[in-house]
Amino acid sequence: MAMLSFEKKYRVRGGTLLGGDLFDFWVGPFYVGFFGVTAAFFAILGTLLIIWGASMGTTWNIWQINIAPPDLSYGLRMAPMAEGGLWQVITICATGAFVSWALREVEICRKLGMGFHVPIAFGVAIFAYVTLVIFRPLLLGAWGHGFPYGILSHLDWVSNTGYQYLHFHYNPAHMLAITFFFTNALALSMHGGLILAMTNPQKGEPVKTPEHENTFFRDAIGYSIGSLGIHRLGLFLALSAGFWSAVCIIISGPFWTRGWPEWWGWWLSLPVWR
Ligand code: UQ2
Repeated sequence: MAMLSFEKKYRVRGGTLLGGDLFDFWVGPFYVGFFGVTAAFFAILGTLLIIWGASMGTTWNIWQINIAPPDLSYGLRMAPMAEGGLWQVITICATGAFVSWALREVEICRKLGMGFHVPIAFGVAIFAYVTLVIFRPLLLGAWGHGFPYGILSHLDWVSNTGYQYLHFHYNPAHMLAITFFFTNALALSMHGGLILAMTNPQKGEPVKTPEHENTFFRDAIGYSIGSLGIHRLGLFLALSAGFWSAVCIIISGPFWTRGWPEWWGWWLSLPVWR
């Protein structure tokens, strides 16, 4: 793999969290590190276990392959491999691979003297996953509350879990999460559109700068958040979407067991109506 002329100067020693110099090297373009080794280990083992699980199932149809968590009767114990134990080990592998990847990102940030925004952002995505398959099952007392690993089966799980609370759109944290997802789409479409507009000027015009970006939005809506600000806003909106998604599911069951429409009873019983 050819190295770009500037790459060598960034291949600096150090910044590792674990392993010292032992794994401080590259394979082709990829930094390895201790967590590169653990990420590869968990990812390969987890993938093989998924293939093994599929081979014990009833179909090789990619949409229908399903690896289910244990029956609720197993509670928080380990289950036999063919009865959900595989799901449990795959969950350990997935979490191990995700956390390893995040820590590998941290080591790269330290090497380059950068901020830790990327691994922190990835950490919120990991948090959302771990909430579904570890935190919520722990709070509910059974691994069987985790979602099954399968393309259609996990969609069924989401649908069934939603209907268990009658109407998930009445979940206030779900409302917040959706609002952040939509606002995130709005902000990214504005930002993507603006950047491409500046770099694709009309015929004969030079490529535009942030002065034009600011001026466009001041002309249009009387306000520009700025070329650094839009990225702060984008990160905030994206992380908030992931965070409130985790909150909306962790409160469903452990902290509210009835239908979500009923939760709004507090509004109807405000003393101002009397
Ligand atoms: C902006 C700016 C950018 C941008 C965008 C805006 C020069 C390149 C998209 C406009 C964004 C605003 C006004 C905030 C909108 C608020 C929400 C909650 C969607 O001003 O600075 O930099 O890309």
